[in-house]
Amino acid sequence: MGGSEWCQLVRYNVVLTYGTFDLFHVGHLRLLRRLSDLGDKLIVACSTDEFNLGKGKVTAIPFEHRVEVLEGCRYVDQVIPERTWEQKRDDVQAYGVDLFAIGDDWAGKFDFLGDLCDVLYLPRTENVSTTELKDLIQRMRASESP
Ligand code: C2G
Repeated sequence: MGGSEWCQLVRYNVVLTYGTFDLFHVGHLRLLRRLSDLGDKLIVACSTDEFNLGKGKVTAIPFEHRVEVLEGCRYVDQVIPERTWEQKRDDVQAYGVDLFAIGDDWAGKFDFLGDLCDVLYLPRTENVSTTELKDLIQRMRASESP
């Protein structure tokens, strides 16, 4: 049985994931729902606006509002800030995390956490992304302008 199948059979205590969650959409929601089904507690580390600039991302929705949306999501138990690439190991240990999970666009990138917790990459939801939503909104505004 592969790691991915195993990760989805056991029940975890604390699941941790990271992301920007800008313009919250169904791809984000489906991921968080699947993660919450895997464990008793789901912690989401939300990227700060400053950290996103380092990722080359300019967010449409400010950090405080992205945190508020995540805290309002029924699947999320706690939201913490993601300020650096290097904080993951400390977070896993500080919060007693036994599963780190994230979408498979990051496949392999966080295997270094494997000595501390299980690591799982889940398939992304097709045909939806923050970038596509931004483009769609721009096209809609262009078509509305006189
Ligand atoms: N996601 C998804 N399906 C989509 C879009 C996103 O499953 N259609 C998942 C991503 O794979 C990720 C989470 O939703 O697990 C958040 O996506 P982003 O906000 O784009 O996160 P990202 O900018 O990739 O930040 O240190 C890790 C980074 O902070 C991850």
